[in-house]
Amino acid sequence: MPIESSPSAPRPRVLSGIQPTADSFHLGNYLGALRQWVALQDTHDAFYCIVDLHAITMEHDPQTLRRRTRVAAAQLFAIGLDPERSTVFVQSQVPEHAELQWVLSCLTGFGEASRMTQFKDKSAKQGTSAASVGLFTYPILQAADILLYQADQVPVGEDQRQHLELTRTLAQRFNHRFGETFVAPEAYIPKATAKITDLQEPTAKMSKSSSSPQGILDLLDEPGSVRKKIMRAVTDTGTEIKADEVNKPGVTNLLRIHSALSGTSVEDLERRFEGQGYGALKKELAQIVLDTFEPIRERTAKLLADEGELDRMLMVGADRAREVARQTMGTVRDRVGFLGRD
Ligand code: ATP
Ligand code: LTN
Repeated sequence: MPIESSPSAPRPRVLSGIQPTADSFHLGNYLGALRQWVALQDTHDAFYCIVDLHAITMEHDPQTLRRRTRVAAAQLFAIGLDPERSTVFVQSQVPEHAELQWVLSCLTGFGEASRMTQFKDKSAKQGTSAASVGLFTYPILQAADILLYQADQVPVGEDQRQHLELTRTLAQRFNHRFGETFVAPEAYIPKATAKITDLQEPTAKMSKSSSSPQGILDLLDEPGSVRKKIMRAVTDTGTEIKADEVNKPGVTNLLRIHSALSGTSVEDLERRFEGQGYGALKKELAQIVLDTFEPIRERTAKLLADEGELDRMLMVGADRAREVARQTMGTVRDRVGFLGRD
């Protein structure tokens, strides 16, 4: 009997999260993480979380956050997450995340947290003394998200590797001090698309918070804008279409995106475009990107047209998530020495 259909072998569990910090997800989010989320729902017990608690670690506007949380949810369903097969929910609707975060923060060294590079980068931008304590403890909340669900694997992009290491360390530390409680999760990082770079600054990661509008391809961008951004992407000196991360980061990024979406290997693309200019590659790439984005954009708009139904789908996810979270938190409370509670 295949393993998947054996009732005695439960599926491994995945959990991942994404912040509702922009009006659209971008191509880096899609290729680095979200596409794997969709694929994993066939083989794993999948939990996917819109992390609104993380989104308030930087200054925010309440109305914008509420809108972006719904836009995020609509996009997740639009890319193919199926509420029957995946538990899709909003972090703040499951209060156990904040509760476990407190316990884990008491197991985290101040020096250990200070070494997190994402905090250093983000706080440097606003001046370290202006950064909130929430931004500092952000990775501990992320660890709580993952450990609450006893996730075996966490599909993310390369930039999250250090946070995953901290999560493993905290799981092991808790288990060592209080008895076996948590699964130590593995990062699941697809090599070819782990870091999609900015179209205008091809050595930097494409990012919601730091890319310029011209450098970022949003899933919900108008087709004309997608075409323009790709045609104007910074390429490199020379004319050859060849992947070379050091000397040709711009062309390499375009080749990687093409390959990830078309399924053609980078080597085959190099061969096929031999003797042609950058324009030919860009033109073809723009069409491939649009073929992926357009159906997502249409489905997102349809889902957003019925907010009541969208909110209801999220509540179903939150109820399911909460059952698991409550159970883990019950064990944690007991292990740590808190009194029982109904
Ligand atoms: P910010 O720049 O504000 O931190 P972001 O654009 O990195 O935002 P996140 O919500 O932090 O987006 O990331 C969501 C997921 O997308 C994470 O798993 C992250 O690793 C992945 N990801 C983000 N940017 C890229 C990228 N350029 N290439 C590959 N994966 C990415
Ligand atoms: N920090 C992550 C978002 C995130 C996350 C998680 C990812 C919050 N909680 C749990 C995986 C698992 C980011 O992508 N910037």
